[in-house]
Amino acid sequence: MDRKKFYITTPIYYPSGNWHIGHCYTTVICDALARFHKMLGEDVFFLTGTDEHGQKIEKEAQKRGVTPMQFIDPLVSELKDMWRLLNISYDRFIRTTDEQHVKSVQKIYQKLYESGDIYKAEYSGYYCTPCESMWTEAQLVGGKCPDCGREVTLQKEESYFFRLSKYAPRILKLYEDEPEFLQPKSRINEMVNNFLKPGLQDLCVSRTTVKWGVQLPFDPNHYAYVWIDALSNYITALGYMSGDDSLYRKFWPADLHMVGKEIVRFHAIIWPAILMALGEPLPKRVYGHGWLLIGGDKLSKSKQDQARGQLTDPYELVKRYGTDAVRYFLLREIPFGSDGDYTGEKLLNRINADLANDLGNLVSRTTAMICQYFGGNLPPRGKTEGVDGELIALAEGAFEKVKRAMDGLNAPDALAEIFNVVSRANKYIDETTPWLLAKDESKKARLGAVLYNLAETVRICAVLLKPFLTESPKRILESLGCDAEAGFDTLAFGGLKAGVPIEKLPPVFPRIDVKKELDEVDRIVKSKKKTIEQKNPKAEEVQVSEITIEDFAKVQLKVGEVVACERVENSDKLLHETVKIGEEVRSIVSGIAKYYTPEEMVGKRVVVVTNLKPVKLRGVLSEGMILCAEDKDGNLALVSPEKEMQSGGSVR
Ligand code: ME8
Repeated sequence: MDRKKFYITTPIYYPSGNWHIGHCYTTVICDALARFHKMLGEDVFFLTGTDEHGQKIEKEAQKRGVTPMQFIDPLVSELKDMWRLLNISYDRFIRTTDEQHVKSVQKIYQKLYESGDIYKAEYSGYYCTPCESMWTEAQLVGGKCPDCGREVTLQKEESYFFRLSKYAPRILKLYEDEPEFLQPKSRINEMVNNFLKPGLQDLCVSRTTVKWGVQLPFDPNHYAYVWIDALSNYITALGYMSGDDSLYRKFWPADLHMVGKEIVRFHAIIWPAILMALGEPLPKRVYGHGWLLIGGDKLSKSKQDQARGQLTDPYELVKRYGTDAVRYFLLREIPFGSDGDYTGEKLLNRINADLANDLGNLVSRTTAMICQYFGGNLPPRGKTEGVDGELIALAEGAFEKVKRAMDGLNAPDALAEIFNVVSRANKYIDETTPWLLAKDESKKARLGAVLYNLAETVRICAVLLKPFLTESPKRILESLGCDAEAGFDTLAFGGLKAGVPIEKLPPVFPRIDVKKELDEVDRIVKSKKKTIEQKNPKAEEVQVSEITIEDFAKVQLKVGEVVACERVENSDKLLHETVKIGEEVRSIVSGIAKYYTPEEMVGKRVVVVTNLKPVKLRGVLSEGMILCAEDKDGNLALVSPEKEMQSGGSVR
């Protein structure tokens, strides 16, 4: 018989770098779901990847004087490293720059063009570059992007349109007929009230100004709108419209598109409409999850630097607390479907309360007692009596409850069920007092039965935890002499064989001193900020010592010309300049926004320290330093060659 299939997708990520713990949320949830379904014996396909086209990338690459691919490649590697660190078990990582994806997107456009669902007309609208979204004037909030509140630009051009309006009635009907399609329920109301009821307009799906994208096969001056390109990944990754579409035939329709709530609109309106137009089946479920907030705001790339003393860097968090602790926090802390606050304190409290205290103690007490009282060999199961029945029933019944929660995609509830068993087992230790039983030789059999029940409960919890935590359950299972790969088919109570050697496990999750750790984190965050802002010490504080001519020669100074300049987002001090130095173009960030406007900077000849180690300031790459003079009040003035001087000339 064919195995049940489960096709699950994350959104494909913008290769923006500067990843934060909020980015990990969608993918960690999907990973737990994918692992859970794999353990159910289903044929799982778990897709993730990167969304690499569009104006944003084109501009960023231009600013740095590199090609879009040169800009993107290292960021994609970084993202893959992050997923490796978090043990994300994806089956395919698609990049929208993959040749096969590009070809399939072209075929999708061609098909929609031929069927009349794509047509040519003049487009005029407001474009938000960071969101890659188009808005009508009526949709703007205070003249700004309604999603992110940033500036939008009026764009007019001849474009191709997709007949989105035509599909509005079918989408409304879809929500009515298949209430499971979009979850949680509140998102249906948002879509209906904010988009469908006011009336859907046809969607502009091509650009001539942005060249970093998929070229339209029927009009090479036009490039695909990034959201159509991006959404198509869910089918192109399976080989849709390629030479080999066997995966598509096997796995489509998707069982679940898990997405953040801000992109539900694209997945629950535009995507089904495209699929309807292509005559393909619709995904079974789209889930719009909530956000990790910091100080009440969505944790985002721009908010991250001002994250009020919080560590948000996933690499640093995993380094300090381990993969399982970070995964556990993400999966447990945020009520599913809602937003949840992220603070370092919450993370540490979760680790201490659930992982170190509840789970860690249960495991170390159980294995230590088996080692102490039975020489490290598991005693036989013995008779069930007294409180045993309650513990055994809870352990045996846990799988069904966890499954029910996971059917509702609710990892926090599933984990709560498992930790309910863990707590009950800790209580069982207090009730049965094995250390008192151990004092009375006539109670040895009872002591054995108690420890067997505990070991068995620990084993069952470890197996149930495997989709969520990827390292500690395996260690726990191995300490009980079990196969670390044990699946849900081993969940019946009584699976452990008497006599198996049990290893005393050191604390799986060491307790963290919250106050000390928060102080340490505070220190790290502050020192990171300091490096980032590169605060210049006041002139009188600088210790000046003599240097030799050789020392001075180590500093490479060159004449550059500022060819573009803009403010750095969320900073009143920093300007981001694009500086041409001879043939080379560099991205440089300088703390001079109080003294020069971006417009004043463009065209200026400046002196640049060119062999300074590159750093990122507020997430923007700075590959050098523009020299300024500073007076005693801290006023700055650019240092420029006194006569006209070609850029690239050296300064000695
Ligand atoms: O939206 N809390 O990519 P992306 C929870 N390329 N989730 C968060 C979050 C936070 N603070 N910040 C980000 C895109 N995310 C498009 C998708 S799909 C065809 C194209 C989540 O890199 C966000 O909600 O901006 C989304 O699910 C994921 O990170 C990737 O976001």
